Amino acid sequence: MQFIDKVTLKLKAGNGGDGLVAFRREKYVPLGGPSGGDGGKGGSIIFVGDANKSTLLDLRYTKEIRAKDGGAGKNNKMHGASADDVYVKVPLGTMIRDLESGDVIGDITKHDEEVIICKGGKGGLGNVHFASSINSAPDYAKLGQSGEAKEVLVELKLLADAGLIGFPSVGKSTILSVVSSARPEIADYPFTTLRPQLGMVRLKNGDSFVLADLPGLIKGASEGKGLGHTFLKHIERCRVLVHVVDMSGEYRDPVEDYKIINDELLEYPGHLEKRPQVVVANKMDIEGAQDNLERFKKAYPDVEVYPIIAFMGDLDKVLYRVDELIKTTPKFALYDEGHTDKVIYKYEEKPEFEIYNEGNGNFRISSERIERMLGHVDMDDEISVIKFGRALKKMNVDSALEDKGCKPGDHVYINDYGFIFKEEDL
Ligand SMILES: Nc1nc2c(ncn2[C@@H]2O[C@H](COP(=O)(O)OP(=O)(O)OP(=O)(O)O)[C@@H](O)[C@H]2O)c(=O)[nH]1
Ligand SMILES: [Mg+2]
Repeated sequence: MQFIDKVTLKLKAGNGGDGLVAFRREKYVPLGGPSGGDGGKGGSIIFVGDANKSTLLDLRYTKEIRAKDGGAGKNNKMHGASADDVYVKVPLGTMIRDLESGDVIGDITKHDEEVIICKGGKGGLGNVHFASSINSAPDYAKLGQSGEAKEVLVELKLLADAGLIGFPSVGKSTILSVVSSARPEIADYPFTTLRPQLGMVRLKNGDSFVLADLPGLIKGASEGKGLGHTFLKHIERCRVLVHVVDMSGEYRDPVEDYKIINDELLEYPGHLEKRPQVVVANKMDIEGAQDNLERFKKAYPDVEVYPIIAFMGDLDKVLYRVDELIKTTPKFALYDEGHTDKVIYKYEEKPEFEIYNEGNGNFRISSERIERMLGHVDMDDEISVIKFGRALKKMNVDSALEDKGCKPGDHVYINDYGFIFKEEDL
């Protein structure tokens, strides 16, 4: 099974239903009062935290998620049906980014936490709302608002309180296997651990915390070397780092190793070097380890070091220390400086239309709303076309066209339709 920690999805919330133009039919009354109801609301796409999920596997083959459109308004002032919202269940630690802007639009950390990622359009008002003393029979209603559409990057960041870091083969997985019931693969070749593993550490005093075993880091990890980089971001969630150093000196020099890993943390954005760190000096059973440890302590007199033999167990001392650090370290902000842990979802309306000057007196209007309005226009009916023109003017399309240099006689295109821009008032 491959570890899925990243997927991209296309999302489209439902459009609001259009308001209806209708008139009451009464016996002997040719045209009653307006009676067209409002359109129903389009379905939103809502991401929800689910503590029972641990991967994004369910979304692996999903390319697109759509919510249904709201129903059109009905006669007798009846509302169109509101479409159901679509809920997407994701594991805790899921972060959702807008692909276009890169902004984090959702960060789900709690069970049942809901974030509206794509908002459904509001229904349009039916003509019942537009009756007035000067117009008792309004023959217009509002179109439903378009549902939001966006492409998102969904990423899973593991939620671990503490993370085991270090070079490959230093014994990180061995440590996780003896302190928790997790069963990571252990082998004497580098990069045995290809994906992060989590284990629950239960202390004798009743405390517990989640410890992550992460793939080995190497020099250059922060620039993408080895596997570590992909998972360095998971470290961001860990409040405490347990830095495992192989004291045997069999393959490498522990004094140098320690420095290289810390330099990599420094290079990686997110200030991982600020996480409290304890050093576990592993493989103390091997000859020469004691000498290396002395050398290490001399080189880094201020560093907290816990000598262990991983597979002999007895890691209580360091585990209690980690637990204490977890409890006393505040949560770190998860991304770029200045961001807080909490992401407030903002629904910003997109500009209603965009105008492109295509040269030679040709202009193009691009707008989901206007394109939809166009779908309701009967091109063979002059009145219908004039109304459409009026609606555009109301939306300030005319003045925007002028701003872009559009002159009377120029051609304005919307989808496949061409119009001639006229100056006179409609
Ligand atoms: N002699 C000795 N060997 C150990 C000790 N701890 C782990 N090892 C051995 O070191 C090798 C690597 O251990 P792992 O736990 O797989 O190392 P890792 O840090 O998870 O390595 P990667 O997943 O590749 O990054 C294995 O052969 C372990 O049996 C120890 O305290 N003493
Ligand atoms: Mg491992």
